[in-house]
Amino acid sequence: MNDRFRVIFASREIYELKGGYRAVLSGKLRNTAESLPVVGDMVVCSDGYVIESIEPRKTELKRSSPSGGAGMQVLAANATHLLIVMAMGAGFSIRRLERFLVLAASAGIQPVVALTKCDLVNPVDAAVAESEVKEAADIPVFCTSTVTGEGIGELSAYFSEGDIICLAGLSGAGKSSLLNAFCNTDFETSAVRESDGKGKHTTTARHFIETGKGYSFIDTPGIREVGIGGDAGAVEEVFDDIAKYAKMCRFSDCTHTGEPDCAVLAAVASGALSAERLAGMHKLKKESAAKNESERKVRDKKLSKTVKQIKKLGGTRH
Ligand SMILES: Nc1nc2c(ncn2[C@@H]2O[C@H](COP(=O)(O)OP(=O)(O)OP(=O)(O)O)[C@@H](O)[C@H]2O)c(=O)[nH]1
Ligand SMILES: [Mg+2]
Ligand SMILES: [Zn+2]
Repeated sequence: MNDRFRVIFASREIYELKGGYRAVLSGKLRNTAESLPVVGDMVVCSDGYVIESIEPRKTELKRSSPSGGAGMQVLAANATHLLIVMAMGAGFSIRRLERFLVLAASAGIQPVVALTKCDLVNPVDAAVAESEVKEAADIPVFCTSTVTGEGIGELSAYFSEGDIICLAGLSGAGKSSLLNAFCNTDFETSAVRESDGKGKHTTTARHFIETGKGYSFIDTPGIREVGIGGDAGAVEEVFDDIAKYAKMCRFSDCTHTGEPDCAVLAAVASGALSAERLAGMHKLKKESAAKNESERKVRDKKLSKTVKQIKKLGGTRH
């Protein structure tokens, strides 16, 4: 008998499944799977809780492998939303937000922003932070405080039945605190360093949590390095305002770095577009192109290895 289960926790050896079961991978899956199960996956198990296969993922949230190289690390499967959690005040960065937006665009996941700890800043600073986020992306933004309760109801009302919301942000941003406020749970949180607001990496693994309201969350450890993949289209999508100006550049392959009649640089000069935003896009495009190139090299290497193997097999048949 085979049954389907949701993976709620994944370690290298043991997978926890919804319903309180623990499972291991079948030898066949371990040897053949391109990607091992991750939190959020639906898996098919045989008797004795052996995972035989992973159901096709609706979405795959991936970041560039922290160890470098061409690989991508799958953070979560089947998420419908990426809840980007950013604390107001120290460490607030629109450039980091843009990186998260690229990950979401690349995965086809709806991004939502929670600006946390609004009790710690004055209302004017909170409004400025909110407008900066709105300028960077036309997406829902919620100012929240788990101390005063501000924004918690509005944010949870935004989600609906069936949604799977993956939390992401720096350590100390307030991800687990938000989750506790939503679900009345008691996940561990801990104070950030006062000098620079840095967190202590309190959450150390990804977990799938059901709210009892029909939608679920995936809590994640804080990530500092948000490496993007080689998906140039996702970068374009996040910077679609710049793409609009780019259509009016004299050269269709304008790089917006100094060509004559560049509409993008003209927009920067007139103040319609911020120079930092353009620089942010250039940086992400470069990173994405480099990633694309290293992915292509790995593919070519694999292909030539396969070709060699086939030739060798052909040669031994005579
Ligand atoms: N004043 C205030 N403090 C908050 C708020 N949200 C979180 N904090 C505090 O910020 C600190 C870090 O919060 P966590 O929820 O542990 O942060 P996290 O994003 O889960 O961090 P990691 O698990 O390390 O990735 C804790 O001391 C929280 O009490 C808020 O809205 N207002
Ligand atoms: Mg946490
Ligand atoms: Zn241009």
